[in-house]
Amino acid sequence: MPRRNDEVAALLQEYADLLSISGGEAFKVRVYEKAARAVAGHHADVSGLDAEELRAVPGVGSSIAEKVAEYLRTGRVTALERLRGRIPAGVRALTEIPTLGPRKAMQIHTELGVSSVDELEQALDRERVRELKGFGPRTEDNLRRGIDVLRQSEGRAHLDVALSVAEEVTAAVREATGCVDCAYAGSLRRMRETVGDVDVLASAEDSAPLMAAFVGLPQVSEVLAHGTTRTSVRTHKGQQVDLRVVPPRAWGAALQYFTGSKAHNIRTRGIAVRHGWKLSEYGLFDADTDELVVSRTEEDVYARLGLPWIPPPLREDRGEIEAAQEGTLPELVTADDIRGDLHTHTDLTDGVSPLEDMVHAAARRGLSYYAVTDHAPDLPMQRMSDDKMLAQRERVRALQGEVRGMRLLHGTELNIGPDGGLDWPDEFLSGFDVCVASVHSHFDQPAEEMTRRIVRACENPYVSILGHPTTRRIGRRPPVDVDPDAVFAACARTGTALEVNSHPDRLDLSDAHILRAREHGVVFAVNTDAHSTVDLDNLRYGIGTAQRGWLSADEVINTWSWRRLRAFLHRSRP
Ligand code: DGT
Ligand code: CA
Ligand code: CA
Ligand code: ZN
Repeated sequence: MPRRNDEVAALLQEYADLLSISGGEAFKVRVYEKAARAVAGHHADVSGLDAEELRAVPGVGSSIAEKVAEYLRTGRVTALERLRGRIPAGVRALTEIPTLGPRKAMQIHTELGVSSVDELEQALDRERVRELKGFGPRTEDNLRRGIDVLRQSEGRAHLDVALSVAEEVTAAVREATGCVDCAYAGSLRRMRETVGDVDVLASAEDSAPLMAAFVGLPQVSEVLAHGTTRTSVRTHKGQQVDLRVVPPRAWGAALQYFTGSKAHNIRTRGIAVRHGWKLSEYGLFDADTDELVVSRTEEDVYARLGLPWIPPPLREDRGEIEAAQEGTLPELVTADDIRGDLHTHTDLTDGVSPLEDMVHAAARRGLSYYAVTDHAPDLPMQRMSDDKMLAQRERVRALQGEVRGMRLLHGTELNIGPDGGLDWPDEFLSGFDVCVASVHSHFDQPAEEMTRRIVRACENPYVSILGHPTTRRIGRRPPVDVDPDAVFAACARTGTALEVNSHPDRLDLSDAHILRAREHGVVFAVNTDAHSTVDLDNLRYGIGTAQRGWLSADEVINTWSWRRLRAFLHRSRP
């Protein structure tokens, strides 16, 4: 069974959101938010714990522990149901918009009678929103941007959620009688940042046992279609999953077809047609005689088309067909190439795991270097101070003796101020082994100001990495308005690596931005930004995104040897 921590965390987060909408005290909201993060990052599965054991999870107090225990026991939380009942559904619908806070949502609902995102769009078109007290044309722009972000991710799951469903389904189908091959395909295999439906493919002579295993899964809430070649279900969490079963000899052609993308397949089909063939999910056939040419493996299919096998993250018709024909496909970076993590947190700031746990978890992963980069003081909520930072440095240096194979770096994640200034003067910064700099406030600056601000931070000689460069949160916060080429050029000029943040809610830079940044000759850092030991597993999403951006290991600084990385980190220091 999968961990239920994320499910419980989502429940606590909803409680925090509803509390905040209903005007609950800010500190109480934060307590629930913190507990949500603590449960998500807790190393053990919470589902077996009782109220007393739950209370032992740092960040979980007794009243929260009881709510979680009630949920695990009965499937519901009375206090949450009560809160849900008190808030009009219309207001809850509006707060789905990432740029609309609870207070303003309530105001729009009560003063304009708006109860849905569609109604809000109409009100915006009629310029009715700007009439409200505290609103203006700028708020309207923000609301429109927020609605765009929401619409783009509507009905699409984040990569981690889709992957965990896919892994459960493939594991179950593989166990069914007669299953020869089973894998997930579609946008998930291509590691797109969000996934519509999950496409699972299997091969067998007789599909019936596979389909039966699939619909019998405990995660299934509804069977949408049940056939011999295709069955579709919806899970309790609302995820649609398709299972297709093909004969074993058609496996390769089917996997190629259902991996997509559609645009890529149009190109491969076009090549087939020029050879006098047809390409379908059943194989490559002679167009005149219908005789099978090949179908057993994906490699066979691509080889007959005169192409090397193309890694799924590249299959978007973004030049991969041409590169394959010319023999210039990139050798993509893989998780095995990663030698270290350069952006991680501990419970000294907003992480949930203590320093020692993070370091030992990283060492168990076989990393050769690992940077601890807790937040700097200009983010007041984190309550950082010079003394706390220096004391942490002592602990890091002391821990080095316990993890001999892994070099520990003491760093920080700086806050790029509204004018591009940083938390500490250069003299203090020079004491860190590595500095990441990120935007954490003033997200709404106009493009010119935002660009100048970020460029200035990159120019600081101690800043080596620009953290989550656009600050977007998928489905929650739009990217900042910035001139990307100016930022990428500044990174290239100043020797600042662009982060590919691996958190599945961020994936920042995105694949499209990576492709654009590459043209400026910049380097990248694929980091986890881990806030718990569990988060260290997020690396694979960052790697998937890096692969979609065509990155090779040489372009990623945390695949480099420590000697080479150290030279890079010291490049611009006086
Ligand atoms: P999604 O589900 O929106 O995240 O994106 P995909 O790429 O998984 O798309 P989906 O589920 O509609 O179809 C899975 C794959 O099947 C798709 O990537 C390519 C293939 N496919 C589906 N429909 C067509 C089609 O009409 N023509 C071609 N050539 N391929 C198709
Ligand atoms: Ca799909
Ligand atoms: Ca599909
Ligand atoms: Zn950050």
